Order: sequence, then C-alpha cells, then structure tokens
Amino acid sequence: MAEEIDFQAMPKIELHAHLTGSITRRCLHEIWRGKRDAGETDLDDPLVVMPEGRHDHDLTTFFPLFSSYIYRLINDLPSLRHSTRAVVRDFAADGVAYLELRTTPRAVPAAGLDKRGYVRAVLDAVAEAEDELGAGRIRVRLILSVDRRNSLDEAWEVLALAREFAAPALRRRGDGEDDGEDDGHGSSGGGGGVVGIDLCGDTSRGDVSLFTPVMRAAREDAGLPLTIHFAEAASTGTDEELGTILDWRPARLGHVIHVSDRIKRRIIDYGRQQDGGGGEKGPGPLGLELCLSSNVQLKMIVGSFDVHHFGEWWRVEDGPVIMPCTDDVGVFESPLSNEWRLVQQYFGLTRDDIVALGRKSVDVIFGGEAEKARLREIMW
Ligand code: 6MZ
Repeated sequence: MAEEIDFQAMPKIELHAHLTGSITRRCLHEIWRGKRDAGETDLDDPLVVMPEGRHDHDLTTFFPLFSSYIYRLINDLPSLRHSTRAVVRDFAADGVAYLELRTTPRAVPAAGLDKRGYVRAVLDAVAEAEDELGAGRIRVRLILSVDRRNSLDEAWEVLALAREFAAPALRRRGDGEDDGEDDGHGSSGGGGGVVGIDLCGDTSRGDVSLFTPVMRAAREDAGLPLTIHFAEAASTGTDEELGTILDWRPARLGHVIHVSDRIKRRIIDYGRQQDGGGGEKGPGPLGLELCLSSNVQLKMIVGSFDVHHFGEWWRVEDGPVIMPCTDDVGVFESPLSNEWRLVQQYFGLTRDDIVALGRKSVDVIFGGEAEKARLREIMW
C-alpha cells in the first residue's frame, strides 16, 4: 500500500504548463455562454466540443483544437484576461506555489491586440490573480514560446517581446551583470515577468535548426534561459535534432520521450557538464519536464503509465533533475497533484523520495535566486 500523502496540500512547482491548454472546459464554457448570450459567437459549446472526461485526442486532433476552436473563443481582451486569471487561481487551488506559465504571443486583430498587447494583457492578468490570491500564495512567471511552425522573423519577434518584458533580474543578467536580488514579481503592473524562452508546437513539424540564431541570441545576449520540447514525437527524437538543440545550451528539456540509449547518454553527459561536472562550476543542473498524462492520453508512448519514461529517468544516478508537469491541464484534466500521485503509484516513490524530488526542482526554476530561497523555505 502506498503511503497516504496529501498531494494537494504539498507545495508544488509547475514548470511546464501552456496557458491556453490550461484553461478548464468549465471556464471555456462560461466564456462561451457569455458570448452566446450576447450574440457574439456561433461556436459550439466547449462542453460538447471537448466533453468532460473524454480524453481521446491524438497528435492529429490536439494541435488543431487550439487554432480551430479555443483561439476563436478566446478572441478578445476580457476573455483573455478572465481565462488567464482563472488558470492562475486553479493552479493555486491545487497547491502550486510557483508556476512558470508559457504562452505563444498571438495577435488578436479583431480585438485590436497585437502580440505585444497580448503579452502585456497576460502579464497584467497574472499580476491581478496573484494579488487577488494574496501575498506569496503563488508566484507566477512567464515563458514565451516560439512555435515550431513559426518563421524565423516570428521567432525574432518572440525574443524581442521576451527582452522587453523580461523580469528585472534577467534584464541585469542580459547586461552581463550579476544575477542580483530577483524582484521580477508579476505584479509590477505587467512591467516584467518573462523569465525564459520555449520551443513548442506540433512536434512532428519543422526543422528546428532554423531557430538557431534566435536561441543563441536569447541565451547569450539576452540572458534568457531556454526550455525546449524535445522528442515528443518519434519523428523528431533524432541525433541530428538533439545535437542542434544541445548546441543551444538549454537549461531544461520537455517530454524527452523518443530517445535511444545513445541520446539518453548524451543528455546525461550534457546535464553533468551543465552542473559543473567538467571541473568548473556550470550554469546549473539540467531539468527534464515530464508530462505523464499528456503523453499517455496523446498516445505519445506505447502503453500506459507503468511504461512511462519517468520510471527510467528516476533511476538514473546523478542524472538530470526530473519533475512531473501538467502540460495542458485544461485538456488532460489531470492537475499537478494528480501527476504526483501517478508518480507515486506507478514508480513506488516513498514520501521521502517525493519530498526530495519536489525540493530538487527548485534548482531548475528560471525565477531567480530570491524566489529559490522563498521556495526552499516553504517546500516540504
Ligand atoms: C508541444 C504544445 C503542447 O501558447 O496558446 N502546446 N506544444 N507539445 C505539447 N504537448 C501536448 N501542448 C500545447 O498554448 C497552446 C499552445 O501550446 C502548444 C501548442 O503550440 C498550442 O497551440 P498557448 O498559451
């Protein structure tokens, strides 16, 4: 019998959550009802399009869900702000103490929002939600996503926005100064809260080497750490793609599913180097963001939770820092507390293992040293 642990009460860190995918069906439904009553939408009810409890998406239906439905519903400033605040509140209610929310800047021309306006609106809504919830209940930072389907120009635009809205600590780092006291609190009126760059989107598409100049500039010139979706689909977990991505010197990798033993070895070696294994002090350990329910529901792995690669990475001695993440809790309906429960159930982690793993993930957050210190105080 597994030990009884109150995973909701456990202070948790969520590092891989896509904003739009984190909006619950209930929240989408509320927004839809308001618009329908005002005669502003002819879309079908989200509870019909995405029935609760029905998890039958795969790669071919999952990504179009955003472009053909959710983005058409969240298409003005009030719905963007309402849904963003709801996402933050939902994570807080699940006991998340620190959240790195990622989103792809998107223009909403009908609402007069360009990509810059989108990022500002998200930051403002995040700050409002943090304030509503009260001091220190949850801290939220933003990661801006480049989509694999983007052009190079679009990727440069994401980087420019990330620099403009970078958290103050990162701005200083980008200027080549020390990582001083982090006051990159999202409640600075939307003035600064971006802490990193992500590469996401349909993993079966695109040649990532297109983005090399942007990723280099993000890390080297802007001081923005990188987290990269890697090997989510079988077609992309190649040596070549991994080589390109590791050359960007990412701080974290997401998913890491379809990796051969050789690639796994390279990831472990890279992680040790990052962590100063080469003798000199490195930039810090490599983090792997592992999304169990997402991978199982989207059939990215063959089989179920018991064969999820979390189990393998967990057994690597002196390996990267691993952590369970939700990915798109609005679609997969498995909150972070449940992802931890799955990890306990399927891989036999004891309470001590769980507490140690939770505390270790503090080392790989992008939110700066002051936030790490705060988290070390409150984590179990
Ligand atoms: C890759 C994903 C993803 O950016 O509008 N996204 N990219 N793999 C995944 N695993 C399932 N889940 C979501 O949030 C929605 C966008 O995040 C990316 C997709 O590009 C999706 O359009 P934002 O906040």
